[in-house]
Amino acid sequence: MARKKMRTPEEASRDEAAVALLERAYQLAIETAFTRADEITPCPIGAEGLCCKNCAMGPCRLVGKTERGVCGATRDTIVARNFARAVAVGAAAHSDHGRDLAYTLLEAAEGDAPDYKIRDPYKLMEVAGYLDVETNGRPIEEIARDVALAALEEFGRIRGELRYLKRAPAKRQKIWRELGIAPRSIDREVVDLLHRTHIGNDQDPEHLLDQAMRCALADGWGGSMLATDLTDILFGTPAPILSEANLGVLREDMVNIIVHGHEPTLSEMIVAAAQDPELIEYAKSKGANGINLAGICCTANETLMREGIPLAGNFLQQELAILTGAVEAMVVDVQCIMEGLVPLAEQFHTELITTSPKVRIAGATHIEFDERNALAIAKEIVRRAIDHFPERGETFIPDYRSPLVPGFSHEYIDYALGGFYRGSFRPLNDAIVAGRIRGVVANIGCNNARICHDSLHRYVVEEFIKNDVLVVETGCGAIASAKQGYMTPETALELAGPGLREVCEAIGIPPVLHMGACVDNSRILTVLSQMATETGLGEDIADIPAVGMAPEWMSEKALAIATYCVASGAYVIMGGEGPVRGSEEVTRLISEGWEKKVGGKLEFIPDGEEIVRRALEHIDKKRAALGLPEYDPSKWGKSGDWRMPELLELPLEERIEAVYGKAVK
Ligand code: SF4
Ligand code: MSK
Repeated sequence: MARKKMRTPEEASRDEAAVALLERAYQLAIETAFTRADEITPCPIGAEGLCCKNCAMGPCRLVGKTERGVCGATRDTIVARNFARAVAVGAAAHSDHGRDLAYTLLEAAEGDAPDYKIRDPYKLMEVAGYLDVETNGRPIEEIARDVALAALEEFGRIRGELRYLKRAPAKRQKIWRELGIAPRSIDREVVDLLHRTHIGNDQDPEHLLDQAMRCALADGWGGSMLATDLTDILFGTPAPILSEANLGVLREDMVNIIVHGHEPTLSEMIVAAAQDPELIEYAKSKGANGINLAGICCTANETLMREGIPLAGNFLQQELAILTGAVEAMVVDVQCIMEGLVPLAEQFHTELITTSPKVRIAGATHIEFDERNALAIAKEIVRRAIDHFPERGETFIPDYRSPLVPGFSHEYIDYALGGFYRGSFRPLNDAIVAGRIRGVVANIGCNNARICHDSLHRYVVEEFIKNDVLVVETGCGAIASAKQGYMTPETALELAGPGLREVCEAIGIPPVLHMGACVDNSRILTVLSQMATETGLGEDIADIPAVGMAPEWMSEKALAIATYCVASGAYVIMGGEGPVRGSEEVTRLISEGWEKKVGGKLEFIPDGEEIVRRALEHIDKKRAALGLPEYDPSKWGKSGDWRMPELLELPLEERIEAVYGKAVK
């Protein structure tokens, strides 16, 4: 059989560190997700959403002249059901993460998890307000306990709807209620959606997709938003901090520990353990100069945003980190952890350690995490990592790393724009209204081994900032920009369009803002809601000149995020051909159909240039609908710092006229 065509490292990744390590992998004849993607041809039937295996009469593959499954299910139903199932799984994953944080807060409040503290009491008070918890004159632990219990109630509330829905603009809430898609409780919407996809249940694609929106909303405005808030309460609300990104953050002379996954509960303890003088001494006794922590995926984003722990890389770099030969331990929690790490780690001295009661991987060491004994477990893990340092063989750490300033929580953006007493999104709205900022793009989501690693993230971000579009990012998309240097004002502003540059210089922010992990897309919902409730940009998220996208997505969570953003009123573009292309009707329902219902639409577009073109077209269409001036970059770049040298050349009178116009003369 002819061997499949394998991509060269340069064809497989746009990241220099990744390319260098892929070359090493080829030299050592070690397989990675990149080579496995080349070897495995994706099933074309499944890729189109046309394979149903929901009962033992199947799997039914609806190809060629086959129009119905054994039970009579149509292509449209099967495609919609498959999509809905993916949304349910994605929503379950994010939301269950939120539930675990609520239990950690409960244990901390009741004194059962002594290593955790309330690091942000202000946020606790704010969240107490949303969850109708009484705060007046009560001790903080009591409030925290009631907040945790109220958060847990949201998962299984018996009547009514999620309390957090009131955080959305009033017009949006009305749309949800009128359509009957306001989520009732988080678990209920996930279970309801899964129930409907069982054989012999909901067989109306539009009806199924409505419940997919309701379920996704329970994630976005429920599980994910709670996860973000409770994490901020326990570990602090992020604010700008300086750090570095890419595999070059690994240290030749230190014990390197990578934290990977999504939950910050253990990784925050590992951060503390790695600073323990006794353990640092122990590392020195083994010949290392200290202990170096770095992160992969969204655990990385969590510890980066709050502690400044450097990013080793995004999803497709998890195996490459081990390939450096310099990682003593990779400590994983939940989600996005490749099983391929086990055979890879076996070829090096790296110990792969699973820690979540929900995640075991055959061949990995399991040290179960328990919040009640958190720091002691973290210390045990760090000690094991140190023990591996003398076993290191040859190492290869590519010397690539970029500085970045992450930490743009919506609270910090509010503060940066208006100050402590007058925090407000008004200046951002004004900049959009004037046309200095053309619009906003949220670039989020994963890497996908079938797409050249980071290529689309890099392309779209660069194009948007050139076009005066402010970019906010989370997840692995944010890590791609961080590695590229787009997240420091110094490097990125060189690329930015004149209006965006003026605004960023005035506020002192980069044009690409790191807002956290993939669960923190809820922060983006909050930003959009605040923009919609400030004056100038309509009265709903659907009115704002904004687009969401995940050009290299791969996870079911990404589909849940996309769906809740659409149901909240946003236009969302996902990369690739999409999992619903087997049904024209479903493709129409989630785009035009959803646009009519909720104002947002979901499209799958594989080509980067087309993604940018459609996003800008949408932004300009929304600007026009709001009656805002047409985007014109030639109006900007003539004020502020840029203008000083030119102005100083002019005689005083002309200088005054140039700055204030003729009227003041
Ligand atoms: Fe086939 Fe229907 Fe069973 Fe799906 S539910 S596998 S379409 S018989
Ligand atoms: S880790 S879900 S690959 S963003 Fe959040 Fe990255 Fe996507 Fe996992």
